[in-house]
Order: sequence, then C-alpha cells, then structure tokens
Amino acid sequence: MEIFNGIPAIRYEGPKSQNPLSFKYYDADRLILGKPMREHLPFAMAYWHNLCATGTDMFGPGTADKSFGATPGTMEHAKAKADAGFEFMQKLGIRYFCFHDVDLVPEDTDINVTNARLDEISDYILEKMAGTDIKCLWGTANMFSNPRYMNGAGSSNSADVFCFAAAQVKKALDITVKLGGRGYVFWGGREGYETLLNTDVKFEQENIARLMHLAVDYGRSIGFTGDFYIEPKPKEPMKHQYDFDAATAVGFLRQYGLDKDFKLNIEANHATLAGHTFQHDLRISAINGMLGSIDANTGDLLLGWDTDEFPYSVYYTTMCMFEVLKSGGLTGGFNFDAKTRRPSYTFEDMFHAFILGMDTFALGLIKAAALVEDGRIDAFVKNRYASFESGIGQKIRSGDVRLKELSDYALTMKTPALPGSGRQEYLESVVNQILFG
Ligand code: XLS
Ligand code: NI
Ligand code: NI
Repeated sequence: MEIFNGIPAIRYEGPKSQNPLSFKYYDADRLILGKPMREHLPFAMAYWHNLCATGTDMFGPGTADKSFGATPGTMEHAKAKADAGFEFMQKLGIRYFCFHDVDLVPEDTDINVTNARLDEISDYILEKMAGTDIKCLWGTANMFSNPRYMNGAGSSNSADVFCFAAAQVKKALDITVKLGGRGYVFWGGREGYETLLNTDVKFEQENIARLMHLAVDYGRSIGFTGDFYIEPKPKEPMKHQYDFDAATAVGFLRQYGLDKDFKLNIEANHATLAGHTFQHDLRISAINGMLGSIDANTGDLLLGWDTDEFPYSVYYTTMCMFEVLKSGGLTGGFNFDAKTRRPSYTFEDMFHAFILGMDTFALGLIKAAALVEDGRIDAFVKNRYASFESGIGQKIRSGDVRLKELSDYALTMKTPALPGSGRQEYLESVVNQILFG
C-alpha cells in the first residue's frame, strides 16, 4: 500500500527544472573526480526526525501526522513507520538509515518487552531490506529521553542506571549488527552536568569510558567490524556536555585508549553550538584520523540551540566537501539529522526537505571538487609554510636543532622579515569565483 500517494520517485532533472519534486544537482551517476556522486555522498535518513517527530515543541503539540494509518504506540505503527521509511528512501534513492532503539518500537516499562519488540521489528526491517540496496548506516541507543537518564547514562550516579544503559547499548549493538550497520554512535546527550556542586567529573568521565570499552568488547565479540563513533555536542540538553567538540572528544578517546575503535560523527549544528565552524570540527577530526561520519544539518546562527535544519547553504556544504575530499572520504555517510520546520507539516515537505539537503550537498561536492582542481587555495596554503622547507626551517622540522642554535640564528638576523600576507580577502574571492563564476 502506497503511503506517500501521488509523490513519484524523485529524478534528476537538472538546474533549470522548476519541478519541486526533482533533483536539480544530485545526479547519482555523475562522476566527480572519477567517482559517482552516490559514492561520494552516502546519504542516510534519520529515523527519528523523519518518521517519528511531529513538530512538538515546548509551546505546543505536533503539527505533522506521522501515524501512517496506524495507532501510535503500537507494533502496527512501528511496522507502518518502517513501511513509510522504505517507501520514502526508495522514492528518493536514499541508501542508508540511522536509528535509535526507541525510534523503531514503543518503549515499554519492562525492558524485556522492549527488547522482544526490537527483535520483531528488526526481522521486519530485514525483510524490507531484502531486494533493495538500502542498508543501515548506524544505530544507537537513546540514553537521554527516559527519566532514568536524568543524570546521564554512562555518567549516571546510579549503578543500576549504568546497567540499564549497558543493556540498551548491548541490544542496540545486536540490532545494528543484525541490520548490517556500518557504525555505532554514542551521542552523550545527558553525559555532562548542570552544576559542579553535585558532580564528580573525573568519576563520570571514567565511567563513560568504561561503558564504551564494554561496548567495544561486546561489539567485536558478536562480529561488529565497523566504527564506533562519538558525536560531539557542547550543550543541550545538559548545560555542559563532556563531548564538547571534536578536539575534546579526540583527547578523551586517546586518554582512555578508545582511539583505535572510535571515530567521530560530526554534526554541523553541534560544531556551531561549540563556537566553531562546521569546517573546523571536520578538519580537527580529519587531521587526527578520526573523521568517520557526518550528521548533515545546519543550525541558525541567530538561535542558540540545535535547530536541526536541512542544509541549504552551498557555502557551508562546499567547505564541508572540501574537507571530506581532502581527507579521502568518510567511512560512514551523511545522515540528515534534520527536520522540517513545524509549519512545513505535509508529506510533500518531507520530500522537499531531502531534495534541498541532497541538492545542497551535491552542489557543495561539485564546487569543492572545482576548488580542489583549481588548486589556488591548496597551493597558497602550501606556499605559506615554505620557509620550513629549507634552511633553518627544515632543521626545525627535522628536530635536528637546539634552542640555542635557533636563538643564535635570530640574534644574527637582528629582526625578521614580516611573515607574509595571509591574503584572506583574496582567498575569499577565489571561493566566490568558483561558487558563482
Ligand atoms: C542530538 C543528536 C542526536 C544524535 C543521535 O542533538 O544530534 O540526534 O545524532 O543520538
Ligand atoms: Ni546528530
Ligand atoms: Ni543534534
């Protein structure tokens, strides 16, 4: 039974098309730097925003009907959501999905009942996957909504709650492996604190690392070969979250010996909440060999929270794809952790939103490839450090020098030449020329 009645499979029609239900830039088979767009851009649907969220906010109930013909809170509804999700992904040519355990099924007060429901729905989803090219990008456990997690999951002060977190991670890993997931995400929504007056930070961080180690051990024991990911975010829901940003998460993973099994899942809106650009957190991840996956959305710089909007800025997706191309691509993919605005409540809006996101990333990819091929930016950066390629600079790089020798060198020079213009305005105009020229 068709759920999205009257909405056809979305096709590439090119930049001149005025058909709202067509791609203007995302042309799956088009080769960019020798590789088809579909391989550069493994897009994923976030189960929670697309199939569960109705637009509820603290001022009012949802505006969108996501019952899909079934009664919410039932297994019939869980199956209807899966039906809707697969029809949706197939119509858009999306090949991956991401989920939290409780996106898939209604959570019961007895975790045994919830787990049995997860077994049932994952059988159902596996059946739906057969005969399609749709796969699971990553799974995760929701360890932030249930009141038991009010003080965190791995970071909870309650050992019993820690065990419930362990149970949810175990089950979510089981389901992720069953569905062939490429990754497993930890987003520490409530792994943080409201006040240091009641919090032992060291204790909490050690326990989070313990939970992650236990997850790795279990995951590897059941044949999970993919990456674990931390998804950094500085705040919201907690005032301060331990996985503040990419740099903080890299340090944490190294400190606790988790860096071989973990990479990062960088979300655009989280990076900007941390006071960085999206590009910054991508670069920090990439230079540490930890750029794993991306939550593709955007925030609103005028608002201080996680608005999870569909990406529309070609400037930002170009910078994102510039980082991704130069890092050699993702082991994960581009998960649209994004939702339509509350007044965009129709099924058609869900399609418009994905078309916007996919086209914005496709255009970003095209422009980033053009920036790479143009070469002026990379050449400028390389040249900027040229003084380290020979002479005293090369000695510094090779470690073949003492502080005194450098001092002597400086003293004989008396005063150095200025270090060369940063040329920011010129470089920004190069980017504009590539984007709009
Ligand atoms: C919330 C996070 C969340 C994770 C998965 O801000 O982005 O949706 O991606 O738990
Ligand atoms: Ni996210
Ligand atoms: Ni988020």
